[in-house]
Amino acid sequence: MTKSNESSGKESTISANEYAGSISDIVKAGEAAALQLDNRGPVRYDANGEIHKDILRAYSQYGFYVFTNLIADAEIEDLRTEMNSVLARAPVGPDSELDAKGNTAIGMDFAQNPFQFAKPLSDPFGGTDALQGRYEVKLAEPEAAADAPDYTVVLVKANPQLMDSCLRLYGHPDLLSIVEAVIGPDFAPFCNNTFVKEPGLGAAVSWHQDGTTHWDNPDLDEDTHGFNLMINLYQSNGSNGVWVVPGTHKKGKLDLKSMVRDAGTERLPGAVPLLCDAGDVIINNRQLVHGSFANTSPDRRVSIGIGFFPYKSVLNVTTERHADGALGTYTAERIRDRSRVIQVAIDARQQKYPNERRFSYAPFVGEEDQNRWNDDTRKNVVRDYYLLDMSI
Ligand SMILES: O=C(O)CCC(=O)C(=O)O
Repeated sequence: MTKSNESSGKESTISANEYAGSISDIVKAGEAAALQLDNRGPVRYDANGEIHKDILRAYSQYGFYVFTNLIADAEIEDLRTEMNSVLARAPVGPDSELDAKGNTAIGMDFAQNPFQFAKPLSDPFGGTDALQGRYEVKLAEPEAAADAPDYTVVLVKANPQLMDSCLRLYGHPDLLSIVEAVIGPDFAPFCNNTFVKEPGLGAAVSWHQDGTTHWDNPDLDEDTHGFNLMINLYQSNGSNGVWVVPGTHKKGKLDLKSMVRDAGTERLPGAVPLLCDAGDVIINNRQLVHGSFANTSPDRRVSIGIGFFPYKSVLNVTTERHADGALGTYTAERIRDRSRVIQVAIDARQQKYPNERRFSYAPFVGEEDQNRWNDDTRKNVVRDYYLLDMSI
């Protein structure tokens, strides 16, 4: 039976179960290939306290690295509890401000609605002009179960203002040491968004490379458009996880449409899934070809994304602003205002974990006292901070 899928206008002719069956061999082969790569393990430091160079070498080679067991179980539990409570209080759909109990949904008093929705198992952006047309190919859209809701949450945006646990995560010393090791001590923030892939509902995020501004820059290198850290609250596997084509972060802007056409399948040759357990953290280069498919599996994935840029990549760049799409310039002052959230996050973390190593964020050394976590910074630094988000 066919059913019209509103998000694409296409006819979907494959049920979720049929789709899951059709990809099972591909999933198994991809998982096996991912585990053959030498780019996973615990975070390691050398004798000088720097991230071990073998990790940086493997990240540079593949464009991603899986840090196992990086976030403690108790912290994952805190994050899950707060995330689940936020999701329970999300609006029921894109045109509603009420949650499932009929109460005003959480986040409706922020300058922008923090929730983004999609039709279950759809690929809402593939083949559209969204986000400067980066999602060039429409992926398969299996038919969701008859009792599926009309909409599923795909993205929870600006997490640190909604959840104190996410603000504290932002100040995690190992995460920030990794960032510093890859792009230098003056690193600048991108955005903080969580991808939610509910079993049998989670939407696809079509193949893409995230960068937009520097592809034609003669100084383009593998780090130019930065990276995302992905903190996973549940397992990520070949069925519910992001897939990447290793090494493509070094190849400039690729023609994804031709890659899929030449392969004769949306399952790009050489692609592998990002495999990890709850508490593992993945660093994923934004220039890497990556995407995720409709989640027809029984496994939930919730991935908190925290992005970073090299300072020199954003300084004085004029482009469409992340929050509202209007043209704007990322001046030194604006970058600094946005970066303050990181310093406040470091303090929020220290208040909760006073015995943990405190990360020293170079742009704010000596200004720690002006950037404490308190009622004033909650209101004046963290609330609606994402209006200053930058994207390149
Ligand atoms: O988590 C996902 O499914 C997609 C993530 C992604 O595309 C991104 O972080 O750019």
